[in-house]
Amino acid sequence: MVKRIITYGTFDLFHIGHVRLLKRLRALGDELYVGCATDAFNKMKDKSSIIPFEERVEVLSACRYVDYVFPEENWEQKPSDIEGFGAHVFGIGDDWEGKFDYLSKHCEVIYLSRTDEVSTTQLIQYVQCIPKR
Ligand code: C2G
Repeated sequence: MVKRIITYGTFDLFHIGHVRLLKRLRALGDELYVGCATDAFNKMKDKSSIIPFEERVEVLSACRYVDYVFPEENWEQKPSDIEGFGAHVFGIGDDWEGKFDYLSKHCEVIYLSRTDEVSTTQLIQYVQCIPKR
């Protein structure tokens, strides 16, 4: 039986924190499916991304730990995604601890520790401080 893992995120300015999370999730099973937040959904999350959706999908698809990427368009789609894809485990960083426990009706729910000292916001702030040439 193929053990399928599922997760969701924006994955803007792809960085080591994203890689380490995807690597650990993939190690829990045989396949990792990733819901990538669309630009429209990010607006709903009050979270704009620098890199457009299509490019964030291309970057995720190039990651060795990712088997399939699909659009995350709203908060409500997770249960039908889990059923539709036949996912056995939903995993996400522990900055979401407890927020997705309701999915335990559909699959195992796990929260993995985030990678400290790195975030998209910090990367943006760092780049903004670099003096223009
Ligand atoms: N992450 C991490 N370490 C970091 C930064 C992010 O482990 N230093 C993890 C987050 O916990 C998340 C994933 O990487 O599991 C993607 O992070 P974001 O792109 O910030 O995703 P987010 O905005 O949290 O969207 O429906 C769920 C949402 O789409 C999650």
